[in-house]
Amino acid sequence: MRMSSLLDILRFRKPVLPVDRRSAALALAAGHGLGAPGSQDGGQDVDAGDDDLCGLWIDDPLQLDARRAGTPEDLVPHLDEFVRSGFTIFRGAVPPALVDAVVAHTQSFGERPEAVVLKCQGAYIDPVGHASLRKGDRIVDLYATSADVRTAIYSPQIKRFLRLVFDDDPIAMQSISFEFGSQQPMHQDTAYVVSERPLCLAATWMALEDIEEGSGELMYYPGSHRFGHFLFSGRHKNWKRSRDGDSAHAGFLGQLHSQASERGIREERFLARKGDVLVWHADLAHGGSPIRVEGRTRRSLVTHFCPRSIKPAYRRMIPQHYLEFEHEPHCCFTSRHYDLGRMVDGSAPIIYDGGVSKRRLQAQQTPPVTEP
Ligand SMILES: O=C(O)CCC(=O)C(=O)O
Repeated sequence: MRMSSLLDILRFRKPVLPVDRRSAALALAAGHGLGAPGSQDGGQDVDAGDDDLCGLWIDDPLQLDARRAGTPEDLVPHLDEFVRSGFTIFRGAVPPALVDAVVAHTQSFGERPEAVVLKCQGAYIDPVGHASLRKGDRIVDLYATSADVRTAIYSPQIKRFLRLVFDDDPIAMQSISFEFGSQQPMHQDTAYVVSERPLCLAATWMALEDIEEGSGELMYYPGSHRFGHFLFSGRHKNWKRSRDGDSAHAGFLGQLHSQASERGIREERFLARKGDVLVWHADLAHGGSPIRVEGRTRRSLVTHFCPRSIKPAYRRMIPQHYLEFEHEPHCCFTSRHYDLGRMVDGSAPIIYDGGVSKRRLQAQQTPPVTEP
């Protein structure tokens, strides 16, 4: 792609902000906070600096030209696609044997369910007694429980690309793995996955099997990472139910479709082959398409990353436990769910699962009520 066309793409976003983006930046400069993901996790507000909507260098037309010129040749098409469309695809990024090891680890969750953090429709649920993963289930932060998973999420091309766009080492800050399609509505991650600078974020979507039509394929609006900002309560990139309410959330989801239709953008789907990885920009609108073939699996692993010099917002909620663990040089991970300071055999104990394991233990310790 010609450099001038790439710059044209960037120009309508920053630094020439559409009205809502400009007022957002001014609101932030005036010292308003950005919230942490409290909707389901009881988060707290996070103070923002005045440049929180500035994002990565790839979003800055003033830097793009010079930086692109120094990009390794094999990564240039990926960089261009990422800047233009808000995502890029690395075919066969993870070797089949490693994907198999990740799947085997996921499937073995029934053997040690108490070691797993499981969510379904935004709520933590008890994995004990759960024979297998159902539709809507997602295992959280699988990388804290397996070295194979860590190696897979940091496969060489992905690691290089993340280091390029972050201009920094990445930290894996959260992951979710699926047996079935998520059917999650079209959304932008900045509403839910909060780094200290909301736009300093990227995610990878790894196919753990060949993905078939009708299985609830990943869907997205190409170019939606340049949509005007939707700001919750007029100033926050992230949604917090107690602060912003459900109708603001519905409004957020709805305006993604109207912005797409105003720009003539049509939804696309990722019919991935096993081992393919799609990397998306913090603000790419994406979700899980409806499952049309009942029972068809759609095994996948999503990992969210932020640059190492920018931290996940949840760090402030777990100051005594927060740890960045180096899997291999330049490949870190952290978690709000696992105590990484107590890793044994490559796996860490759970520190936060929404109170699920505590309630289970209490129930086990409560003596049975005996009849008089
Ligand atoms: O894999 C999917 O269906 C969507 C996942 C997703 O939207 C996310 O992790 O943010």
